[in-house]
Amino acid sequence: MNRFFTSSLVAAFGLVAVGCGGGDDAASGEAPATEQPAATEAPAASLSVPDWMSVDEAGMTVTLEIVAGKDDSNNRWNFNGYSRGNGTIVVPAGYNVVINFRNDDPNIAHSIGVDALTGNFPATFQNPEPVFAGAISANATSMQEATQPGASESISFTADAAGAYTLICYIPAHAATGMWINFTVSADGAVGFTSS
Ligand SMILES: [Cu+2]
Repeated sequence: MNRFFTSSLVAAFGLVAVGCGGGDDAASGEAPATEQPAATEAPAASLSVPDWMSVDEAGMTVTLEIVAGKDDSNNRWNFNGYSRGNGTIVVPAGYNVVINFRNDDPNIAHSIGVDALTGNFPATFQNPEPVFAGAISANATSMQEATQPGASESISFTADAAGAYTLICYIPAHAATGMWINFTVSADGAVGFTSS
């Protein structure tokens, strides 16, 4: 049986090779059993690099321009117009990440940090620990001392562990009411952004 099967495969491959320039033939309907299954479509397939993201492969650095209150969606409690997880930033593991953060919300302070929580955010955070050292803006929980309307702040960190995280605002009630997007650190080098 194996012998027959193997020779059938050889014949099929042979016909495919010979028949490249031709039209339909009997072999075209018989895919060899050894053909690799198509890879499950990875999220990377739909990633693109928006104008607020730059990727320096040689320098292993991703720079993100993130604006809080970019538009009036989610009562301005958004990052670049995204909220409630409807956007996903993907950076490769081992890369340095620079976030140039600006608060365009005219009304209220916001903050930014990479959190391990991916849902069920508490209303308030006590001394939040970012996933990566340095991955949180100053005084992130304080309405009075976090990034004020019109103010900017930069943070940088090394995304040194692959996984699914979130980019959230730590001001009381903000993450719990949707001021968060997904932040994925890829093990396979995938980089970019996708929205849903
Ligand atoms: Cu906020």
